[in-house]
Amino acid sequence: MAMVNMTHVESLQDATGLLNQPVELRRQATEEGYLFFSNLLDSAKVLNLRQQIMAICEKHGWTQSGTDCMEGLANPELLVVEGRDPRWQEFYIEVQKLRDFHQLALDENIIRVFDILFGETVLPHSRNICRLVFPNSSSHSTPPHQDNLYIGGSTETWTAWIPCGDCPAVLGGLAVAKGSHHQGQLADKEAIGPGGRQVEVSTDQVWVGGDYSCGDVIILHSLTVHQGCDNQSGNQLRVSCDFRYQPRSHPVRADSLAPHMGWLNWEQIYWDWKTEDPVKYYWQNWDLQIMGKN
Ligand SMILES: O=C(O)CCC(=O)C(=O)O
Repeated sequence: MAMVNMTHVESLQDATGLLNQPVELRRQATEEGYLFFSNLLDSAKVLNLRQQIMAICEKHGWTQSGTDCMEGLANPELLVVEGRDPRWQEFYIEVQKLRDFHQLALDENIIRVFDILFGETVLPHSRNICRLVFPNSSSHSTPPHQDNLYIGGSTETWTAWIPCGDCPAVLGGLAVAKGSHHQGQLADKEAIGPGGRQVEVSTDQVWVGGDYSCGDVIILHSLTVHQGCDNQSGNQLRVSCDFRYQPRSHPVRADSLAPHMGWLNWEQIYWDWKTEDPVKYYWQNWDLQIMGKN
């Protein structure tokens, strides 16, 4: 669905200064349901991943011919949306095989944020997600939703949303409904767009969003309502990652540790990685409370 209208939008406030004030960081996270960190990641590392994802787009003819794929200019004759479209499936299978995509989820700067937030060891989920949004695809923007619906397990699971490159507001970054996690689990209904479900949002809800730069990260509680803004650039692809984290002592649902979409298994994803690569199966020797899907 196209994004819901946002009457009140506040700009992103950088929480980097709270990283050495754990009590205040936790207080703000508990109160607002999100934290934004400007320039948390090495932008060269994020751009390296962008290069690999855009090269896949170029190979599939999704970028404008004759342009540098890093610019992310979309093929004006094409519009592919996330879902069961075989063109999407082929693209996504290649993204899921990228070692640097899965490695970014384990970046030490992200893990440090969650170590501080949780005050205990972190379990990064391995079901890593990439979103690629074509321009002029507003009817398929990610509808307002709570991640807990899809993750289950511990409500103390948080998502890190990371733009793969600069993401000015016109490109349609993530908008977060400030403090919305305090409402608890909301009723949802069918909707068009990634996830396929949406929740209602009051018109006086205060949202947070705007321009993101390469290296920025926004984290949000699993009950915090958020939506993907429409890509109104007219000609550019928007690429981003969603990675999830929870305290390691909390229960985790088995599918949070399985490849996103289930089109591949880990053996297929890891097929050409080095035998001893620490990114492979990193969670398998940990003492976890793994639960089934209800
Ligand atoms: O990037 C987007 O459009 C939204 C991503 C998101 O909300 C999610 O994966 O939960």
